[in-house]
Amino acid sequence: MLIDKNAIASHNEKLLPQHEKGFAYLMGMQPGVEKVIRKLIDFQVAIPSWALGTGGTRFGRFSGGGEPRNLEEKISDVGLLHALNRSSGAISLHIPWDIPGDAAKTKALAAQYDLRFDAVNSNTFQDQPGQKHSYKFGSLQHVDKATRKQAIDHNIEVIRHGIELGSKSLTVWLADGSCFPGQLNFRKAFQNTLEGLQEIYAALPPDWKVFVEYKAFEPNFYSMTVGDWGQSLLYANKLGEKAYTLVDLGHHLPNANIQQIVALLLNEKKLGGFHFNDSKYGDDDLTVGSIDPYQLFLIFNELVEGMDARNMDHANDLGWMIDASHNVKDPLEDLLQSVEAIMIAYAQALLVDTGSLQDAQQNNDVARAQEILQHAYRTDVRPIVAEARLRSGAALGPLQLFRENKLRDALVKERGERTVATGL
Ligand SMILES: [Mn+2]
Repeated sequence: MLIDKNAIASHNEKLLPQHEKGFAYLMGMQPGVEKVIRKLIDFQVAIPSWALGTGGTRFGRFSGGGEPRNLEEKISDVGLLHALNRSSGAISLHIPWDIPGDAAKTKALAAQYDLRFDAVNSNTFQDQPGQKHSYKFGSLQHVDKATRKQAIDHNIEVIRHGIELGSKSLTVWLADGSCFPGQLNFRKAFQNTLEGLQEIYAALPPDWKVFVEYKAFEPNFYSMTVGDWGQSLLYANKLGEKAYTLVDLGHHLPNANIQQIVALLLNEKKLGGFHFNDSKYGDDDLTVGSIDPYQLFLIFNELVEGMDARNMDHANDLGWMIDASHNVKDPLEDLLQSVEAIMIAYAQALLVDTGSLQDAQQNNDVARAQEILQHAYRTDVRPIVAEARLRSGAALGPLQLFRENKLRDALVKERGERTVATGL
């Protein structure tokens, strides 16, 4: 659905007086705001094609109306998000949930919405209809060579789809592991997985990256063959310079210091990308920043500090994506909230007085170090984020506009009350 440019203009006109007051106050209080705005305008967060429908758990799924019924409608939904916030300019496809029938047409459609294709994702955690070998006991780790080969071939096919769409990276998340002690020989499982990844790596075009995503538990509950950042880094180091670790915020054991993981991976030149979400207990896949926005800020603080130390381009040198599921919220509203939370945390991290922080660290001034970080975190940067949107032609209040203009009702009218999107 294309949103009328006039709708955004009249929405902004209405909110402008209030916005200008808040923005002028911040400009008076905080140095360096212009620089932050320029970085925010460049920063784009990819939307996964599987997060546009209502998600569920193994206990059930309560679908809403107007969900996208095919890839074209998913692209249209991401296009709508991008028109509202101008910060969602990429879509990430999961194969085989979203196989483009005609790649050139799909690419042209995405271009109409000013979208590019982010990482393509393989799926060897489910059996597909007609599939010869089952992944019940793993894919790349499997004891049977033919099953491993099937998983390798699938990943190479995903790369082929990605090439046609102009994507530049493959994300491999493996559900491989074991549920019970004794089920698996850990060394053999690792070795099989490494050899499979090596074959996939060999099929990467020269300008591509492969991201090895790890996860602490689920669907396997005794061991995961890519269970933590250490294991992922082992694979990435053994594979070569096009291989990186991907950090999904929900894929850690409780209380893990994700910000430290991020800092060290960046330092090793092995951090490839991010999957944003939030969680209370495990891989809850909740809206980004909904449970622990301070942790999100601390992660961004390490990202900004680490990327600047290596002169990296914030917007393009790492892959930024949301990986969440929406069980009780409208998926599009949830995604608007997630992107907003990411932009807020990024803006706050950009405001950290790094010179003073380094000085405090050098002098072991622990209290001052905390004050410096929390000063940035407690600054209400929402007017800065809104100003960046305003300047890039987006809505001052994307969620407000989505509701006021009854955009979900329009989608229900177009697609129907009972539609179920493929995905989580
Ligand atoms: Mn993920």
